[in-house]
Amino acid sequence: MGEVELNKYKFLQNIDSPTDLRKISQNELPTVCNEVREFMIDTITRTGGHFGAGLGIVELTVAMHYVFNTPDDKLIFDVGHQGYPHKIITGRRDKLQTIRQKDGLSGFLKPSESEYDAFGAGHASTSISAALGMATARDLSKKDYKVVAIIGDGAMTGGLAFEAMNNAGVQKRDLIVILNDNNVSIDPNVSAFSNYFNELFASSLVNSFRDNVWEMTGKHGELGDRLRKIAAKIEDGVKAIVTPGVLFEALGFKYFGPINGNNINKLVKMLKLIKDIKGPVFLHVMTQKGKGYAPAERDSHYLHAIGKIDKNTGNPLQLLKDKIPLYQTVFGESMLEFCKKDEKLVAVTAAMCEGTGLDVLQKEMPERLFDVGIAEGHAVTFSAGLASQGVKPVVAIYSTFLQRAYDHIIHDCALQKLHVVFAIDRAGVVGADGPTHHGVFDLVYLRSIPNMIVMAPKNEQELKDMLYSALYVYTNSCSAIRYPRGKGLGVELREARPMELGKSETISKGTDIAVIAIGKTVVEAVRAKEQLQNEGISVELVNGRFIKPLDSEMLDDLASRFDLIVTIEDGQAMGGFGTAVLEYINTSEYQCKVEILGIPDKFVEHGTQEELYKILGLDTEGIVNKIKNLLDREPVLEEKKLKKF
Ligand SMILES: Cc1ncc(C[n+]2csc(CCOP(=O)(O)OP(=O)(O)O)c2C)c(N)n1
Repeated sequence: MGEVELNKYKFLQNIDSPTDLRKISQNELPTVCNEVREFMIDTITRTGGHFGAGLGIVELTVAMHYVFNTPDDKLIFDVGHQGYPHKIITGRRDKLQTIRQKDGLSGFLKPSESEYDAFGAGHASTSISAALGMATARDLSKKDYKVVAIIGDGAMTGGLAFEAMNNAGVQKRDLIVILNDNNVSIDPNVSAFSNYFNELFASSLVNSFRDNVWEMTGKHGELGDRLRKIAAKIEDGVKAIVTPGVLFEALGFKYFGPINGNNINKLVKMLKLIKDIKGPVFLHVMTQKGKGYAPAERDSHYLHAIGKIDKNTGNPLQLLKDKIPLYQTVFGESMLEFCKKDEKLVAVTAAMCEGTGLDVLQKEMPERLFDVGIAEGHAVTFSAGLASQGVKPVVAIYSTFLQRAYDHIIHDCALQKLHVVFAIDRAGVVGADGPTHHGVFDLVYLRSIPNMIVMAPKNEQELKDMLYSALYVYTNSCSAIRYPRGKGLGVELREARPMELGKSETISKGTDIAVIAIGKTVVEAVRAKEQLQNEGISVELVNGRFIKPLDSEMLDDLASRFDLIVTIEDGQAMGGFGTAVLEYINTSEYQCKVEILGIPDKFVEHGTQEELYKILGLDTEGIVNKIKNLLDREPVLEEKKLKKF
């Protein structure tokens, strides 16, 4: 991409850290904000990345770094997708164009990237807990710095945020929570709290009265303190009726706002006012997602995260050339098709209606779709409740976010043998979102749960068949279907057919080596097999399909005919599909060795999916090389066997 011209930004070109920002006079801050916003638009329209949330929070970010003494004072951003303006003014301006690319800046906050990133994030609703932990550590070590959590109204729907608020209210430590309320999650925010916030906004007049009282009385020393106490008493008397924020006050916070979070002067004034207040403080700011960029203001949903777009129109630069559907689209359309024939079938999403492909169901049969907010644990237990009463829930959650709901899967679904189907999207390496978002742990965490079937489709037709089978054939247990981010293989879709439980598919017979691949890796294994065949190596290739139950008949057959079985999975190698195969083979007297290809015991960084699979050796070339190496080692294996038996 072309360079962003820096010298057109009068102030920003000289802001290499918040210290530089703090030297600028306050009346220049509106210009600074305009520059940060323009720079972000200039850069991200060319590179792609999270967009709307960052644009909405420019003023708040500038105001916080202006008023607080970062990095000594800690700013903890929830999720971190709104952290681009923060990156711009904390020394990463010139690297912004590398964001989400391999070896470039992370798309989220990462302490290893900058001392200004007080806490790592990517998943929602963690900021208040982390901030309270930091405030507690500060007090234990008798240090003196401010701790501020910045959380969106979407992230605020997560239970963890309320657990933290509840605890902060009793700990009474100095802690500031700023609610960045734009009334939007990725999809429109759906929660009782968002309705509540809307009502709060309506009563902002009462708030401005309160702010004025604080400000005026603050100027009068001791007398001011007394006036504040009197004002507080008057306020207590009437707040149950008129004061907004009564919920947060009940939780032990002093509530301020709502104020216009896109007005830099108001923000600076307010932050200065609340900065030194003792105990937990809750500041409610209203912002506009996508602020300052017309297409994003019009459609904050579409421009939540973008690829490269035309800066003038907001339209994508790379149009989809082919019509191969995304896995999520096939899932959503299959759900719609099945729902039309089955009045007991429903879908549940945790704030990812479009991301999971369920928007088609929402449009046509809204009564069958439950969006519960960013609340994965609740989504799962809610589904368990539905299933306990004979409704058939399919709970669709990205692999990485389902980690949140582990106990709910075990305790509320599997233990009670409830018929809950888990549609687990974005499994495997997801690409630019990086380590917080890779869906690489699911096979490991799911296969150890009793009463749980675990499947991975090799293509979009298998996804449909597995969904159908989970709903109508394997009705006495939970089922999990995990499928990757991105496009299917473009196979022609037909009616769903039942799939025999625990039955793999042999793709090709061979004599030199056996390979069992699952899910997305099957297509790479097919290519590798063809390449190896051209080099005279004969591979028996199996599409494993089931991680649990395993196809024991197939394994018995392979183990008795081959010295070596190679398993391939797009998940952590430790404890996943290959381990399951190894455990099985180990139970008998087979002389066969199992070689597991998967993700090693480390976190995978960000990059494109292709780059990452290549690095991990899970692309065609990596598989070919590995198999060739293994076959070269055969004599060693023979020697070992001779010694052993
Ligand atoms: C646990 C978890 N579930 C889902 C997501 C996906 N996600 C990323 S941002 C987002 C919306 C956040 O909304 P909000 O907090 O209001 O921030 P905004 O983008 O509106 O500023 C969601 C659902 C996530 N990051 N973490």
